[in-house]
Amino acid sequence: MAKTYTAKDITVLEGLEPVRKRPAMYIGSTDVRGLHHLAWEVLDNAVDEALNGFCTDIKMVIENDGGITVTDNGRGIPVDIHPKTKRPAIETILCTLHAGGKFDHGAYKSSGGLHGVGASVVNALSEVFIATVWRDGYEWAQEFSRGKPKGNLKKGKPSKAHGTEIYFKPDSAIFSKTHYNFKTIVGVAESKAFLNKGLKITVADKLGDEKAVTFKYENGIKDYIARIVQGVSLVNPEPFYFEKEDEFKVECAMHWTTATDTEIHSYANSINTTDGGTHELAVRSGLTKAVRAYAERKNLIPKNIKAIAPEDVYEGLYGIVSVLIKNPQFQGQTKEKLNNPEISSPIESSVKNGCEAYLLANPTMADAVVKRVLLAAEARLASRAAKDSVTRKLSSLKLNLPGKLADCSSNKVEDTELFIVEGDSAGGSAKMARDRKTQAVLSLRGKILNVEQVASLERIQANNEIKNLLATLGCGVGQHMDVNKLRYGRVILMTDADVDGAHISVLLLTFIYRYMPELINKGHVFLAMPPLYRIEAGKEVFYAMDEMEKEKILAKLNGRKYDVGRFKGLGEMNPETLKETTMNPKSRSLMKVQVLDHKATNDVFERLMGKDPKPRFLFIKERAEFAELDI
Ligand code: 0RA
Repeated sequence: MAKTYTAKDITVLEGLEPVRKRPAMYIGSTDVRGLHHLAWEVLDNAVDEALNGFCTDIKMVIENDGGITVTDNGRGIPVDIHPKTKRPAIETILCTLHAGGKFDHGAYKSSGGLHGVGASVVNALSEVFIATVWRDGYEWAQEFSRGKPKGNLKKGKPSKAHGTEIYFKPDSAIFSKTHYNFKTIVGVAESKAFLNKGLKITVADKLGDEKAVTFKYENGIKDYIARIVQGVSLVNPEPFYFEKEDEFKVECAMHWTTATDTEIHSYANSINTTDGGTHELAVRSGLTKAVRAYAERKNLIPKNIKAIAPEDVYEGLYGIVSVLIKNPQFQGQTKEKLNNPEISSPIESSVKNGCEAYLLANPTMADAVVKRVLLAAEARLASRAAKDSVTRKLSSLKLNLPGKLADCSSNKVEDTELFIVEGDSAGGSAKMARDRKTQAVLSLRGKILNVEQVASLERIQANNEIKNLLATLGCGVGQHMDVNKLRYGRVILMTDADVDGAHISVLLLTFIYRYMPELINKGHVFLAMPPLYRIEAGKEVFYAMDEMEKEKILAKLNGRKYDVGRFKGLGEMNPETLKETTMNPKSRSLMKVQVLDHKATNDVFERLMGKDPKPRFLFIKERAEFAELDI
């Protein structure tokens, strides 16, 4: 480290009141997820010390009182006096928003997004917060409550040690739940240990009766990938491992497997970038170029396969990508995507060179990898050909308008709407509620085929509900679709406001997304928003789409008498109500179906609706971690 901290580096100073007023702005939420966020924040501070080479040992304890202690053997939070504020640096760091980073130039930081808001945010949201520091020859301690010092920094006994210990007890006035989950903490701690080779992390639970666990991985992400591919059959038994450090550090470890999905875990400064980003894309593209170059050089590509596509290289690819950069830029809704364009081409070219060298040095594994990739290419070509022949047939069929369609009378496509409903009873209500001139109703029977799971396109072709849908839409399907032939301006999926209804909508959307994506891209597809609750208060009637809206309405009724009814389904709603709440353009609202991120959307359909239960399980597990705690 060329530059070290000096107290005059503090610049922007802002008090902590905004954090207590709007905690969710800083930690995402005040539920159990936000509660855990405090622990990640303090852990990340300690991991940052390790990232920069000052810390080798971290201990995390759930205390008897439910608080958390994180101890590290890093440099210790600075304790000297700032010339302007005349206060110890530690007090400024812990009582000021965004002051921490200003102290430590040119260091790797796990800051960005919801992370890196700083220990001061944890302090603001804690009933009790005690910092103990070993530094400059002494032990030091200061206590805080709800972001304010309870006394001055105390100089304790002389000590040669260095490090920091933070104890905090989350404020029960802020958090709806204050119970930490040991397993969740263990999982995160282990991933930090994997990502920082040699770093020892111990997690203990004094509140529960779980045994303490210690993690230390001498081979870092090589150990991590070995864990991830446990039980999966490998194409290259030794992973492709690559590491390079100059302006920034990049490290990856990859296996090709016989699985058909892709599982790449990416990290920036030890933060899991679940939406990928520059680092992951660059590694993927470096690998693609290396495999292509190797296969071409060795003349391994058969004539029928014109070129190896990136997705051929990704099939069955399992790996870890980890970068360390000074100025990580996190993007996206949950800030879990890395956007640092400057690292893209150096990573791509060095991974390409590294992987090509690996392939050349390991001909047996290299040939197995190329075989695996060519198999994927062949499957891709075969499935494209099959899809093409079926969609050609389907599109050329003269389909009669189905009996289940109650068509509208207007021919002006842009004025018309098609409501797709499930079942005869919903269909009956919708027919009575519609405007016959501009609104058509098609009732489908039962659930439509899950096209994500159906291998044979013949079966899709033979499915009556899909045939009825295609006849009604009139625009063909697949590569042979012509969106100009669509018979309605809007296609509105109108299903019950419950789990079954949602399932049917997702099945329909899967079909449309895979076989008629232009309908979505050109903005023709909508979801109707039928109410789930009816609330009657005196002469007034309110409708609520979901639990949350219902609660909002009830809160506004403020002591008035009310009656809440729950609709069992669209079929049960009387036509006037259905018209007013869901169908009449003047009073309803619709949700437009849009694809903002094609890769992410594709992944979701594949993982949620696909045949392979493993990715579906992982998808649910990733998201259920905190939901489960709410039970
Ligand atoms: C500001 C500056 C320096 C270190 C730290 C903060 C620091 C914070 C935490 C939080 C938990 N453990 C920590 N360890 C260190 C750099 C000090 C220097 O240059 O010596």
